Amino acid sequence: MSLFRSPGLLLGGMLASLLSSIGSQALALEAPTGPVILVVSGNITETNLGNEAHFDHDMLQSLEQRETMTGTPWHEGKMTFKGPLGRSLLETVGAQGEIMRIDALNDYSASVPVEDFREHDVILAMSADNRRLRVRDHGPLFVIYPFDEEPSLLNEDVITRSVWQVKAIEIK
Ligand SMILES: Nc1nc2c(c(=O)[nH]1)N[C@H]1C(S)=C(S)[C@@H](COP(=O)(O)O)O[C@H]1N2
Ligand SMILES: [Mo]
Repeated sequence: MSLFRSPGLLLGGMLASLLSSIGSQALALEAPTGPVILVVSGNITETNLGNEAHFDHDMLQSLEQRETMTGTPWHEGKMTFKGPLGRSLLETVGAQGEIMRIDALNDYSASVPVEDFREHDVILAMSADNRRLRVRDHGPLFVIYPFDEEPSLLNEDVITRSVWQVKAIEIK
């Protein structure tokens, strides 16, 4: 007997796909409860306010975290930076595009290939040496590439992508 002719299996399959679509609805991005630190917009599938994904501190902390101990052009000696992986953020919002524009509080913005976050453990650092980054020390979010693990990243292009005081990311 062909499997495709079994009405029981067909119904089972439909039920399974219905349940999984309800399941993914339930996993849609929660709403922020604290001050919004980061707004992600553009070519994304997961949103929580209009077409945008708004993140507060706790939501960012609940993404997959990474630490890297590295020197940077902005810090004396090595520091341990910690925060969500850029890759985890992209997955959470369902980013579809190839390029993102990362905007800072000081109106600086940089164009960054989405690939960078997929290929390297780029961190949206929220702390350095366990201290929360304040706006005055380049916070609340600082795009940190793992320069010490991958010294070839220390080049002019990547340095211009190392946006500090990040407030928004638009996926293009
Ligand atoms: N928020 C923010 N990030 C930024 C910049 C900026 O002006 N604002 N300049 C970028 C560029 S073009 C470079 S070369 C370096 C400059 O760092 P510096 O100003 O500390 O030398 O930071 C990058 N990240
Ligand atoms: Mo620059």
